[in-house]
Amino acid sequence: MRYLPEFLDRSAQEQVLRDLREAVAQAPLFNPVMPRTGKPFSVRMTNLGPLGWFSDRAGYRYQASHPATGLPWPAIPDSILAVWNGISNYPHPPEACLVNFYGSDAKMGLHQDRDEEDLEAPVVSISLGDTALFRVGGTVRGGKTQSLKLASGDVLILEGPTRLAFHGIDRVINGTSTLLKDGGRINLTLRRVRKP
Ligand code: MD3
Ligand code: FE
Repeated sequence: MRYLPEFLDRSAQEQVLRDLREAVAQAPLFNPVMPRTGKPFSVRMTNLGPLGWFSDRAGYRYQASHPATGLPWPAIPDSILAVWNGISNYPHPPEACLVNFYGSDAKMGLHQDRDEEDLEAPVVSISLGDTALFRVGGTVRGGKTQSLKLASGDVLILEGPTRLAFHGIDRVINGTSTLLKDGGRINLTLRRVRKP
């Protein structure tokens, strides 16, 4: 795992936020639910790019359109593509940019990202807004884990063996950033889904 603290400076973060506001006007945040149980996630989501990650009672999957509007996901803006191009060492563009919004009580349990066909490509994560307590372990559930604080502008690159590491967000620490007027945290996760 590569950790690039403050990879985006404040003005780059503000540019990404302006682009996200435009995209979210077209593809509103929605509340996914867990497969089978229908229990809602505490994180709200939307997507940018040709494919978007989505969960409902039928399961987890990638699809080309927004579940509520039926419209294609908005394009990934250049301000976000620039991060992938700048650090990924991967010769193809990302297909999915998952936008996770965390209010003050949101969290994400430990999980692996394995819904993608292309597990060779890296995953790039960009944090904006309030700092989160991130936890990462090994590739088997129940192993030892390490914690890391992810602050606004920080970027993580998951590649090689860490691509399948268990990870999650234990909590968001309120009042740690002034980027979002009403607080909270946004995480952008850039992924390749299909093999090139
Ligand atoms: C480590 N999101 O959407 S991003 C997810 O902050 C997700 O919203 C978290 O996990 C968030 O799936 C964590 C950092 C991250 C993303 C992908 C990873 C860490 C990862 C894939 C493998 C290992
Ligand atoms: Fe994940």
